[in-house]
Amino acid sequence: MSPVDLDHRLRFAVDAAHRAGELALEHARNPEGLGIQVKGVQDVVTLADRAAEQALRTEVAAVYPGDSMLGEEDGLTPGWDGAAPLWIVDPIDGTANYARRLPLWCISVGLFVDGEPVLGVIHNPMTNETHAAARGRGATLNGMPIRASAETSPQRSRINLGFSYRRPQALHVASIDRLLARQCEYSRLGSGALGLAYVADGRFEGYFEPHINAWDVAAGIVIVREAGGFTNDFFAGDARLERGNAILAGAPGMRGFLERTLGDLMEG
Ligand code: LIP
Repeated sequence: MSPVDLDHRLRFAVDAAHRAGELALEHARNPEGLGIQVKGVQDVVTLADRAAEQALRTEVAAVYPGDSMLGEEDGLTPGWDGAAPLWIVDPIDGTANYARRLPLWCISVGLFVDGEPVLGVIHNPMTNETHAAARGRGATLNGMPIRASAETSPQRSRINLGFSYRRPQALHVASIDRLLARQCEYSRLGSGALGLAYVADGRFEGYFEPHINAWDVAAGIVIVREAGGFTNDFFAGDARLERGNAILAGAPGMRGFLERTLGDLMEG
């Protein structure tokens, strides 16, 4: 496959995420028309999710007709051969927050090439913040360079946690208990993508979730790594694109603490 023009694709991804964000904001102006549906326990989808993903699919097909897409709502492009560049998108990450008119949601657009994520954009239209990165090019927030936190002390750290009922709640309770037992603070924002974006720009020292989907983290993994943070090898092993995995990410100086404290809660 010819080398992927990451600079061109990064510009495309930022623009496409902004347009999808405008579409989601337009839908939010008519709360009664969101068409909220329940997908599972504490898991919802709205007409805005579906419309935003369809818009992203249409734009990718027009500009990169040889690419494929894995999206939260409409799944994997049929016949993807594993070789073509794969856009991995969550059209609205933090849908429960979006449906409740809370400002913690975003458009997450990642690009997966040769078995790894190489580009990521996370755009929050409510705060007008766009985190972006491409492999080897560093990470930015609204165009300005960002770095993960330099903190090394759990007692001065805050870890963002995610949870879904795809895993036993005992894992979530244990992660909270273990962090508090070490005087380490925690938050739960309800958006895995924003959780990773805030590790990349130093607002949090870590992000952990026992199970999360590829579309929630593909963009954020690139942004964290390019900002000098660490992540687990989320995509190692077979079928992680469809099955998902645990995610553990954080500031470089907190890696040992986080792996010792939470590592055994990352089911295989
Ligand atoms: C959400 C994730 C979050 C997880 C939620 C939900 P969605 O994605 O970003 O980390 O804890 O259960 O999966 O469904 O809002 O796109």
